Amino acid sequence: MKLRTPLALVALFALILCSACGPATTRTLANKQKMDFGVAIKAGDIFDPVRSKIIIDNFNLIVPEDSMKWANIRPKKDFWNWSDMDAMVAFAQKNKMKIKGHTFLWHDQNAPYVGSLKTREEAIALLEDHITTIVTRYKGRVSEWDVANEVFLEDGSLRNSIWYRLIGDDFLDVAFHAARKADPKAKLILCDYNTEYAGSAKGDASYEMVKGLKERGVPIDGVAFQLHVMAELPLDEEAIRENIKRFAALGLSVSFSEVDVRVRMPLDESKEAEQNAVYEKLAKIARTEPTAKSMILWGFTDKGSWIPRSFAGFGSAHIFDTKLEKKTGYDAVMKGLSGK
Ligand code: 9MR
Repeated sequence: MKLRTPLALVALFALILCSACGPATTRTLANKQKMDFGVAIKAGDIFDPVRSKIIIDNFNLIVPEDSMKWANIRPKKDFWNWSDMDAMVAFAQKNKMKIKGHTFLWHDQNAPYVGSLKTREEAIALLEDHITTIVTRYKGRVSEWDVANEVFLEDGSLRNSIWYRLIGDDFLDVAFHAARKADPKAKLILCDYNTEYAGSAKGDASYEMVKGLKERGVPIDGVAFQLHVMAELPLDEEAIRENIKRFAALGLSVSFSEVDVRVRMPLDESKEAEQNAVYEKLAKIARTEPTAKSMILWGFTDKGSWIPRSFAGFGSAHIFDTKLEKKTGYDAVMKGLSGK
């Protein structure tokens, strides 16, 4: 009798603990590793019970895939469409997730009146107003912002966007200073694709730009490598790590911010294995580089994915299939996040 009581107590205790823990997911693994594991979502996802459960169970950060883009959040100069972003911020808070804002200074998805700007003064005034209004509204609730997005061309030169064309060389300074002023605690990020490798024209241009920004006291905290990649191109892990380290030496963190791994269709077992290797490696690098610790997927499901629309002949890029079921890529990410 004496022995049975403590055993029963242990069993009861285990039962209580287990009801709280449940099976491991990408979210629980990321929490354990103290890293951000996020996903870009559409506003509608949070109102869909199946999709929202997947998001809550598996991610600890969300990014609005499109809702915060200029044309969507401010289609007219004096008309703000806050409803989607407000709903997403509330969803993130309710479910104890971080939320990242995306994006202010961009060449794409701008409202028509942005294209009609004529002078440097007008452009600075509108950009500052835009950033200040949004960052102030979500101060303390949105933890990080892609302040500027895709400012480079592949040859490393600056893209001739309306912002660069009108404002000139200090266009990023203007944007980052405005964001810092509106929320001194939020993390401010410069985001781009094909910048993950040192030695590429675009990768080096991004590094030199950030170095210059730091030298002149512009408040930038991190860079984001988007990493929309192809399964058939193996990743050069060492080169990515080296690039992360050179940004770390400038005092900046790196996030893998728009990860998807597209496959040349039709899918077969060996292509799936290639894809899984890429997912696992990215999660492993993000976990093990102390200044990375952040991986965000650009969507979680093949259903409605942007990939087939933008890359003819490619698909199956995400870790849940068109039926919203986990694919083997999910397990690959789990391996990368846990090291097991
Ligand atoms: O996935 C996004 C897609 O739904 C939009 O139609 C498109 C244009 O706004 O933008 C896509 O997201 C892009 C992101 O904002 C910036 N990096 C590239 C992404 C894929 O095009």
